[in-house]
Amino acid sequence: MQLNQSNLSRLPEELNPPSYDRSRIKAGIVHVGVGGFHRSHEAYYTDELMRSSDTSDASAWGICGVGLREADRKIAKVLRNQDCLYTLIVKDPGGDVRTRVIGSLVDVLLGCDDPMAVIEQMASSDTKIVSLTITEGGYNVDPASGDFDTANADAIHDVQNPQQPRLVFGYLTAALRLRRERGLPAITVQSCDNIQHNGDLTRKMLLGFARMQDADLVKWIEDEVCFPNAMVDRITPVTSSADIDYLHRQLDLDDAWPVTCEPFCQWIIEDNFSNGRPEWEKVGAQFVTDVTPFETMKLRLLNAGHSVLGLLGSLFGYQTIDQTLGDELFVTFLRGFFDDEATPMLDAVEGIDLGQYKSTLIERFGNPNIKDSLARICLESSSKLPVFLLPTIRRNLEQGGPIAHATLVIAAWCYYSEHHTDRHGNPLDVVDEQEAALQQAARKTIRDPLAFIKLESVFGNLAEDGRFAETYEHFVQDLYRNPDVSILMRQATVN
Ligand code: CS2
Repeated sequence: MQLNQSNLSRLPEELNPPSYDRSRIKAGIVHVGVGGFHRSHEAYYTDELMRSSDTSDASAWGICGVGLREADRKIAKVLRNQDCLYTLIVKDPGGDVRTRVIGSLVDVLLGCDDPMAVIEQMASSDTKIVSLTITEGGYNVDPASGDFDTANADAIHDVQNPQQPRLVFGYLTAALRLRRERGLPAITVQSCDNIQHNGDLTRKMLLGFARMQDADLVKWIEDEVCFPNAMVDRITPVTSSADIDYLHRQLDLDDAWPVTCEPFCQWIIEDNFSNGRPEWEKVGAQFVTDVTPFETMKLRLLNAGHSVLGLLGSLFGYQTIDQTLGDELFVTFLRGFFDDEATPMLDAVEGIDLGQYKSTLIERFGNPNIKDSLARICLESSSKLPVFLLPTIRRNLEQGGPIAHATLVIAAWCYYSEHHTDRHGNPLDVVDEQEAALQQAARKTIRDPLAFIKLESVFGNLAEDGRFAETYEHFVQDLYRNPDVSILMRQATVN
């Protein structure tokens, strides 16, 4: 049976279809970036809220999904064919599978087809929140200064073409301008990306763009728009054809793009909204005044842990995160990184036992039913590692702490960036905005062993630290002689 609105009432109970009347839902949220993570997280929480409360309030918080680029055409088409419905497949480590059809997404727009429709939707009086999952790289940060990259070609294009923007900041600025002209209240701009102080960064980048285009609007944005910081968490692998087949064979459902995820789910948000918000706390989200300790913990343990396993595992020849955790050496190495290098650099987190948090992470990573590919983890490492891993190295360098585990990951990344192969020479699919620069720098390693870490757009001035440079040089030279990374992993765990 095709998944769509008219078939909803005929779906079997196991598919857990929405219990609420979707025709009454208005889109109070515009969400940019309708990937798997948004669909397993914010859209899931919102669906849960619509199921649990009287719909008078929750029905104001439907989501209009937005894709800005050509690459989003496929998901937009799939969702339109399915009346914006999709299935969430939640897989337990023990093998239990729960499915539910999510109904909180009510519309989908494609900016590259009709930018004004997106701008109007953001400027609509129904819209209260624009939320974002545009990935770490989507914020257009100039790595040297940490400011908005004013030299970016799309940013320059957007300044000159306010009605046909390419960057999310062009869209937001155009929509906010319309809201001000129309005397409408501002919206909240809510980042759901894995970035330290994601709200603060969004604010800084949006103001950076607005200053280039419309200095007059800057003050209004500063005064009226809220940008809550948040920590988001749910491991969501790339959908596989096996997921689509599973629904088809087991439940007779044709869903062209379901989402698979783990049972664990967390959302910790600063309660700082311009224009109202859903009562997500009723369905498990947590509102706090300061999200800093939670986000630091998550970025430096979960996300960094993923990168550790992702880069070392790729070089070793593994394909998925759960495979790496089937190997004792990887578990010991990850534990060593967590306990010796990452945790001592974290502040205490109220209400969280870090020991317990780490054990849960190891269990979550080991979930054999979540086949989270190392290729997904290593995607865009150049914007991830500066957020996930380098702060731990920097703090350990400042405080005389150990750096061997994290530094070996950087050396493995250099080898991976040059060769695009695992230790046996099998090809690896490397996708990174800075791929060319990374490869070029890595290729100089034989002549200049520090060439890779001298790439300032990623490492800043880290190469100037003698202890880091020395540790790195030793690892990278050994790896270039023999890419069997397990030998060095063993060394790092013993030392
Ligand atoms: C991953 C995250 O992209 C990555 O490298 O670490 O996508 C991770 O799975 C999520 O943040 C989990 O909440």
